[in-house]
Amino acid sequence: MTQTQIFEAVQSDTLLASSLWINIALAGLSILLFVYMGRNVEDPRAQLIFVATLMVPLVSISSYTGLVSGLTVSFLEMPAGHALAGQEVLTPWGRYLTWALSTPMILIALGLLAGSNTTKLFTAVVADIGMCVTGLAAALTTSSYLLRWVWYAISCAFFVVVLYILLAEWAEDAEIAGTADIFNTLKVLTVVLWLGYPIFWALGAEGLAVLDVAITSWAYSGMDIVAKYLFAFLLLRWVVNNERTVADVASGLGSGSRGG
Ligand code: RET
Repeated sequence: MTQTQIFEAVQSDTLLASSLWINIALAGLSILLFVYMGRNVEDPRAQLIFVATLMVPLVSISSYTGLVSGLTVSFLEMPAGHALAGQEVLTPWGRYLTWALSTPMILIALGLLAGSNTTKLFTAVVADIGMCVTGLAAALTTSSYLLRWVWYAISCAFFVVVLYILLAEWAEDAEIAGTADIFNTLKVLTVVLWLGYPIFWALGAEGLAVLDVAITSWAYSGMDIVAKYLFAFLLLRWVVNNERTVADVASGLGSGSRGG
C-alpha cells in the first residue's frame, strides 16, 4: 500500500483519526504553556527537569504527526495463530518507536526530582528504552505468533526493572531529598497509567484482537493525555513553586539530610 492509501485509510476512520488529531492539538498547547511556565526558572537542575519534561510534548507532536500522515503506520499481515491471521491489520508502529524517546524523558525528570544517583537513572532509562524497542519488535514481527509474545515478555521484563526503580529506589531517595510528596503523586500516576499500555497492547489488534484498532488507539491517546500532559503540568507547576528545594537536591542539601 502506498503512503497516500494509508493516509486515506487513517483519515476515513473518524474515530481513529480523531484520537490522533486531539493529541497533536494538546501537545501543541502544552508546549506553549510549558515554555511560558518555565520563563523565570534559573536553577540548572530545575531547568534540566524543564527541558526533559518539555521534550515529552515535543516528541508527542512529532509522533502523532507521523501517525496521521501515514508515515509510521503499516498494514501488516498477521501470522497463523493470531485472531486476525492472514488479514492486513493497521499497525501504528510509530507509537512504539517514539515511546523510546518520550518515556526516557519522563523518567529523567522523575529521577532528577527524586534525587536519583546516576546508576539508577541510567538503569531506568536503558531498561525503558529496551521495553519500547522490544515492544516495537513485538508489533512488527509477522513471521510467528509465538515470537510476537516472546518479544512482549522480554518487553515486560524490562518494564519490571523500571517499576522497581520507581516504586522502591526512587521512592526512598525522594524521602531523603525532601520531594516525597510530589514524587509520590507522580509515581502513582505513572505506575497506574503505564500498566495500562501493556494491557491495551495485549487486548488490541497487535495482541489478542479483542478490541479494534480505533478503540485501542483512543485508549493509548487517552492514557497519553494524562501520562504526558497532565503529568508534565503537575511536575512543572511544582518545580516553579519549589525551585529552592530542587536546587538543594542537586547540592546534596535536600531537606531530609539537613536534619530539620
Ligand atoms: C508495550 C508492549 C510490550 C509490553 C510492555 C509495553 C509497555 C509500554 C509502556 C508504554 C508507556 C508509554 C508512555 C507513553 C507516553 O509518552 C510496549 C505496550 C510492558 C509502559 C507513558
